[in-house]
Amino acid sequence: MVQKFVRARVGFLAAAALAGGVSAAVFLAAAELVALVSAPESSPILAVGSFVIDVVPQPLKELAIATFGEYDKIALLAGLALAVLVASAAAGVLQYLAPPAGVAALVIAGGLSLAAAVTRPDATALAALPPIGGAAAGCLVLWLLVGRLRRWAASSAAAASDLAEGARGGERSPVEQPTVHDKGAAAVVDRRLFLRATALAASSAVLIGVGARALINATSSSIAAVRTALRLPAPRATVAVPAGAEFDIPGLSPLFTPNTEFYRVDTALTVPSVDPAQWRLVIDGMVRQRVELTFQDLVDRGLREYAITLTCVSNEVGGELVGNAMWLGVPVRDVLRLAVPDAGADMVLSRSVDGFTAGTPLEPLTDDGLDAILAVGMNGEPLPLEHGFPVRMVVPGLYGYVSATKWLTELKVTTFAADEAYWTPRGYSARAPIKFSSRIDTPRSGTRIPAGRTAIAGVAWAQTVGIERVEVSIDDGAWQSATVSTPISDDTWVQWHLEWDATPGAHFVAVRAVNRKGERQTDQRAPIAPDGSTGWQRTLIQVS
Ligand SMILES: Nc1nc2c(c(=O)[nH]1)N[C@H]1C(S)=C(S)[C@@H](COP(=O)(O)O)O[C@H]1N2
Ligand SMILES: [Mo]
Repeated sequence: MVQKFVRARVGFLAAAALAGGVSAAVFLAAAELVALVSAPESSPILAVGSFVIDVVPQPLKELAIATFGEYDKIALLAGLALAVLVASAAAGVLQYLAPPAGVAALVIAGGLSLAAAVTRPDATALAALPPIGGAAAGCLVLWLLVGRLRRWAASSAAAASDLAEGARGGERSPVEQPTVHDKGAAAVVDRRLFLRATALAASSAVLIGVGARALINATSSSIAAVRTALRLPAPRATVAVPAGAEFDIPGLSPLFTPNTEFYRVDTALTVPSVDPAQWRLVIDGMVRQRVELTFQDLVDRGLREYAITLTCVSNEVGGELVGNAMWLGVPVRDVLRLAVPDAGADMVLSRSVDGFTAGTPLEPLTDDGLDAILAVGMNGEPLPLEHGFPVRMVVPGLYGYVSATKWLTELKVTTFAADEAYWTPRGYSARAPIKFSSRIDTPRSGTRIPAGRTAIAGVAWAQTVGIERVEVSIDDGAWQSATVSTPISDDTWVQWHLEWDATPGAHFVAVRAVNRKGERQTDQRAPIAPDGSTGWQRTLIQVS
């Protein structure tokens, strides 16, 4: 009997947890539906996810990237979903045991997601609506479902106690029989009503949630279609790629990194959708005149080609967060000139539609000798959506986080004293020139190769300065000069190679570069924070 009671009780608690989970699903689905018609970027789970990205301490972020790699954002969303599931099951149980505590918990969750949504840097006035609508629907459903569940629990307890009384035997009047039967039937009906309501809520949540999300995503696929249809005018000036700029060596990075293989680093949980027809660039702050440009205005200024190698501050020695592209764009100095920056300014805070900011010294942006650009094209196409469509910044010689703002929307002329960019309070330097470096592409570290003549090859970069020489040491022997490709310009990486007669056994291959100022790449190891890694790459190759 006691066992049966416990089992029933556990069953009801499980049902309460289910009701809680279903209410959370209704919360999220209703929020998606409201987001669809009001503020697509403000769906609570994305807002909370973005909030988490912004507040997670840097070491944890690096651990996540190290663990999940390119899937770090998916892992974050999956983790959030799991947390929502556990918390909402608990809210269901709470509502069952001590109403309205569960509903109160859901209200608090709604409040938290509301706070996350309205404090997003790209939040509009409508950003409050999805979490409010979602929380209202979720609370209502939790209240209704658990109400039904409690009724079912009550009627089944009544039926059980009558049955128990009946089972105890003794004088049982025949008129009591139908009562027990009625109570049993009532319990069955209440059970059915609860299960039906739960199933209805769950299936509506899935249908509405998935449907609304699909429609929201359709906006980004429509931007993808706009991008595909976009025809950029031919460049007024092209980059001549000199003979000898590229070696044909298997395993060596191509001179230009294909867009599909180009590394991607950003804080965006979903790729921002920016319609070039709606896009505006505002140049304001410490300027004589605020300027606003349309995409057409920008393109009409005339596009030129620029070959520039982009590097991420998070690139470890020997890492993959560096790529070279042929950009199509206009010089930043030309558009800054339209606004006439004040003499006291020393920084441009570039802002993305998603709120990300980069702080770039004003000097390189106005320097006639440096190709800091607003890019609209990448390797013969409009910028890919994930690389900043329709307009991004690219500045030779500066790490991406202080210069390469994607989905660009504003250039605020300001000072380093007055303004801070996204990564500055997060453990990275406000100013961050790229530290020149070199990388071994082939043979890949840890691989086994056959003995005999082998090409050791890789890339080296020293943006704005140029690579003078690349040296290779095998098994800590003398440094040998590698053959270096003809550079396109000082702003692009070069390829290098060295022929090696590989003998059986384990070998170490190390590489270092010398820049055009005659400086040798330091062997001092530095981590990526606060302003970029240093050290020599040294790989282990097994030869058999
Ligand atoms: N809007 C936005 N732009 C951004 C970032 C970002 O997080 N958001 N990250 C920057 C960093 S850290 C780098 S290294 C480059 C990477 O550009 P890519 O993704 O096109 O390679 O973009 C920069 N621009
Ligand atoms: Mo970066």
